[in-house]
Amino acid sequence: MTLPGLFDLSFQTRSDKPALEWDGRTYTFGEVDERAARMATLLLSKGLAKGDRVAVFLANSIAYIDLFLACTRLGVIFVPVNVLYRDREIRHIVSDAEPKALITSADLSPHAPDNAAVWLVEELLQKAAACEPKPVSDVIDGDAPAAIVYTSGTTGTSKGAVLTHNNFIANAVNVVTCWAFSSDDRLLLTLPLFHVHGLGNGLHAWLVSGCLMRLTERFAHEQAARWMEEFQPTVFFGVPTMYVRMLDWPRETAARIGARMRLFVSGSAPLPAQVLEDFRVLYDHTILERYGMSETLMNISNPYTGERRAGSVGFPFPGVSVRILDPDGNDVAEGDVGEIYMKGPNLFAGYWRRPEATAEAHRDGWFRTGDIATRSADGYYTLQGRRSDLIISGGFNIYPREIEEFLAEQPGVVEVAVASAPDPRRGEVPIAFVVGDCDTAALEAACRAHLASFKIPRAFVRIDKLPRTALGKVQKHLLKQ
Ligand code: MLC
Repeated sequence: MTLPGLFDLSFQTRSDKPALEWDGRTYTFGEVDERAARMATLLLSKGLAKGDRVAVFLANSIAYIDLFLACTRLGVIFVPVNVLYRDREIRHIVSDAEPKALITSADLSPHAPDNAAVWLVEELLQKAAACEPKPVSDVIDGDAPAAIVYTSGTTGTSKGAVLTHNNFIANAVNVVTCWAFSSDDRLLLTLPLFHVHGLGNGLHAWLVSGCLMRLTERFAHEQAARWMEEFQPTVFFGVPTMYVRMLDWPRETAARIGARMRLFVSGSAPLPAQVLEDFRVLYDHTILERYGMSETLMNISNPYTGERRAGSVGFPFPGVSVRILDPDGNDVAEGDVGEIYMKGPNLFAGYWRRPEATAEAHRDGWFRTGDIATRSADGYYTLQGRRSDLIISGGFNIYPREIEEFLAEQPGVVEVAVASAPDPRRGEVPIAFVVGDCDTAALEAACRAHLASFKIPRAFVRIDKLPRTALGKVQKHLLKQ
């Protein structure tokens, strides 16, 4: 089966049921289906075929859904691009994935790099409305790639994780089953669709369960309380930053929202135990924390029924095998720390055109997550840290190396190291330590012009030299102090 076949559960059997609230309008599953079918006709007429890539640099909207569904129906590989990315970040994705087009909107198009063939979404929407709907034809196999999702690699340049239809199907079926979704649910989706959290959990759980979804362009914390009061969701997916924001909402608002909610899920960054506790007091709900990555989709989750343990991510999802290994590849004893390795139907097909990187990320067929964890006697997994110096800010991943390489190219910079600093809202933020005769305001301006906003260091600290080990490795823990 492929994704279109799975989504037909809703398109064929619930075509008259309200499916989507977007921008003040409600669309039935039949209408969503028809829009996708028209878009598929248009993309086909523009020469897109099975195996071609299309990069999509757009904020959340109904057009995003049209495009994603149309691509899955044609076997076209969808390449989502973070809407906060700028020229150099997008240029890399375009040169690596070689998409036939970069689809973007008029307001975002100034950020499109000149190596991309730009198609404006506004024009596509207009033309698609005049196209005949294309019937779904099963032209592809479940092992065919559905998407290439770029993850910020430890090497500084990001790699494309190839996710197949089967990967997303395994994920969606697990999310819907394990978190007890039904067609009566009401999902408020404020997460960006360009990441697997919003796409694989949000969008796919909606289409498989046949529930009603309200989509917003983003999580605007000033408006989100009003959306929750109006829409009365039963399910909400968030990153910890959103739950931290929700702690500021009035007590009565929180109680009303909590009373109507069935499930709050958190992922993409560690949820501090104190936030879980404070949230429970205000909303009378224990947030369900789970673990996932672009390469594995959802992999370990606290249980829907049973204890949702603070600080832990719970048990492996159905079909997912997990091992904790020491550096020599031996299973560690219960309670001991080691690196998490995984196997399962959720595991990606490898990095796009990078066999060496794919091989490096595996050991005897097990995917190496880079995360350090323990398993308790009763089977709960708890993440303890990371092998690499990845920074997670507001649920967005930042690899310091990428910022360091960019800053090292700037005038006057001799040496630079980027480390994380704790932040009460975003979890972590990047800080740059710079050696050299340089203007920190100019460095910040350069970052603002060329990097996604969440990667811009919150402070630029000039120092005489970087602390290094005898072997020359920068001691970031000393910088953090
Ligand atoms: C943030 N900004 C966005 C944005 N999110 N702009 C457009 N679209 C979005 N989705 C920008 C804002 O414009 C602003 O820019 C800055 O980020 C901070 O905004 P804020 O309003 O102060 O937001 P804040 O309260 O800090 O919350 C940020 C956030 C955002 C939580 C809404 O970080 C977010 O959407 N995070 C989700 C990340 C995510 O989905 N990760 C999943 C990865 S997949 P400026 O220029 O004014 O600073 C994965 C696998 C897995 O990890 O298991 O889940």
